[in-house]
Amino acid sequence: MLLKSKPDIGESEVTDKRLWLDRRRFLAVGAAFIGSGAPALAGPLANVGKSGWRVDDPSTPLNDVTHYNNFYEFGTDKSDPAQMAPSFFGKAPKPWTVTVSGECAKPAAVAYEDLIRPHRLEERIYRMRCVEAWSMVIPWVGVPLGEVLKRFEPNSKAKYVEFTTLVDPERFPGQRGGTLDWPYIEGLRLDEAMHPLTLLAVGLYGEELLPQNGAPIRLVVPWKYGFKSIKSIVGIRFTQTPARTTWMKAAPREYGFFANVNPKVDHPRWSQAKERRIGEFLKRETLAFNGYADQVAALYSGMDLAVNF
Ligand SMILES: Nc1nc2c(c(=O)[nH]1)N[C@H]1C(S)=C(S)[C@@H](COP(=O)(O)O)O[C@H]1N2
Ligand SMILES: [Mo]
Repeated sequence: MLLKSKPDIGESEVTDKRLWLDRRRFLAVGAAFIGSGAPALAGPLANVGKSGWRVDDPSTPLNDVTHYNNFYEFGTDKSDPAQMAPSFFGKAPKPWTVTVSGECAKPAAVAYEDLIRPHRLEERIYRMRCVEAWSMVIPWVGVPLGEVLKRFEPNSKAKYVEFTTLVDPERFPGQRGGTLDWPYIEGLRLDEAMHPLTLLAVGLYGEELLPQNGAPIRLVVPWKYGFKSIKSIVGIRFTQTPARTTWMKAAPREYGFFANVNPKVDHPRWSQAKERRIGEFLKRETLAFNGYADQVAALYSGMDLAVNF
């Protein structure tokens, strides 16, 4: 994600940086990891079940998943989150409370443990694609968002769900400046939020999430561009109208509410037809709904997806 008001780093620069990293890695024969060393994970998760949701493509190496991130609360470079998060956010950002409010019968502020514990953790290997035209395959651990939301009993006026990231400029150095309008906000239509593919993730590669990936709890919506997958969530609100999301506020012509992966509708600055899988050399064709069309295309039947982008 990049803002118009920021110095423009085109797709080519992102690509060049990757090639440069790959070359460095190639030169560093024998060294297990590049950058800030071996990824230190936050702690293993117990009782993680398997699930049928797993793509065949090989998973992106852990070091890339934890060192090539977009998390503007820590800065705008892909390397900022891994570099800044350990000192500012701490290794395990808990205790943590999520406040669920709005159009529901049982609003509540719930500790992270109480939000997650009633559910069975499962591993799901999902394709993830950023609007900047890079992609990864990530073995997430989490619980289906819909099952969590049901406990708060959304009422008949609940048509959308809004998600909010923590505001804490002491722990998020990026929030001391005005790169984005804080807090980071995202939204889904209620049926998208209840869809079985939509995951509330608490870990990856079998371990708790590191801060750079959105600890302790984040959204994962694999058929939408990466920016919908909001990190470090403290607020969930059932609403009658769609949220004005962070990226819509920042650049309304570039980022729509739906943000479904769509190779036929280009972003003004990045073609969406192809993507570079992190760690691979040749580009891949981008798939409609990021490969999840069989599961989710029906949610949008009758809608013009060039208008509702
Ligand atoms: N709070 C918050 N959530 C965020 C972002 C962010 O800047 N702040 N960046 C988004 C973008 S643009 C992407 S591509 C994904 C990246 O997730 P990852 O770093 O775990 O791969 O997080 C999304 N969630
Ligand atoms: Mo992104």
